[in-house]
Amino acid sequence: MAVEPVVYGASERPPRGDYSRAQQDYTCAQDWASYTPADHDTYRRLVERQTALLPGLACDAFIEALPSLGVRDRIPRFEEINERLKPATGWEIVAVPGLIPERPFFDLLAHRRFPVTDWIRRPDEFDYVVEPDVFHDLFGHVPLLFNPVFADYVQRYGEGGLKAHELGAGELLSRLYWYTIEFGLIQQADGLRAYGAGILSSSGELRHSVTSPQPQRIALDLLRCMRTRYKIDDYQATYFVIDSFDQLFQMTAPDFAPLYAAVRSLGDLAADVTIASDSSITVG
Ligand code: HBI
Ligand code: FE
Repeated sequence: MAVEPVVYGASERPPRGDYSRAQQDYTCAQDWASYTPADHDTYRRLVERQTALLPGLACDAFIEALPSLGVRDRIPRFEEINERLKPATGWEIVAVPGLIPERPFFDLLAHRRFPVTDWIRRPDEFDYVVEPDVFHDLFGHVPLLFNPVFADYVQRYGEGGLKAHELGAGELLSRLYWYTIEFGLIQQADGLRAYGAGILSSSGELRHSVTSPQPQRIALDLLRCMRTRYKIDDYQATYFVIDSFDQLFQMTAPDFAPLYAAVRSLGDLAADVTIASDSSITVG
């Protein structure tokens, strides 16, 4: 039975991926033979441009792990990466046709299977593609899955997501995903750096998130984070900052149910709002 595609946000445009290829768990086989020379060239150019932007902006753990992605001059075969990833942290990447519903997504993460979209943007979408493509997922998300502490955090996030889904709190937990795994910043001894995949795979937002005076940056607090709505199609107005992946992992140990109740009683916050209890982090 074909699975229903998921379209991010309330947009009417059809999803890019071919969901008829997906199995019940939304995974499919990476259709590597279908990539054209232009697809491989797009990937090569994206990796080349983004790698040059990393020094001083991407966190050390990401820069150290990036070579584990392997080939840079063409789209890798996912099994090539899994040969290294599985022994490193027990994770494996699995191909999906694109965004998938939150429950199967959480279930994959809980089982150390990271969903990687297997299509790549067109050359005319070089600077921005609305849905995450194979470059965003491979370059943005996969390197840090080689980091043992971060890898444990992502699996615990998936387990928490399954519980949240049962409690109808998936949207609240997706804010934690958004403000850590996608757009998180980390305070290193030598300054602020990016660890979120949405930032690390963006040519513009990488420098902006770490250096611009425009957005606010506040120390990660789970309740504050889960109250905060996010923007899908613009630079973030707020970035949450951690001190270490250990801190992030420890923070998410307790049960989140009391947090969901507190979020509901205190209410949501717009992405650009500041409240008195915010512990703001300055750049530079
Ligand atoms: N599906 N393939 C894919 N990749 C994601 O990052 C993703 C998803 N579905 C839902 C989702 N992310 C977020 O809403 C999670 O926070 C649940
Ligand atoms: Fe992502």
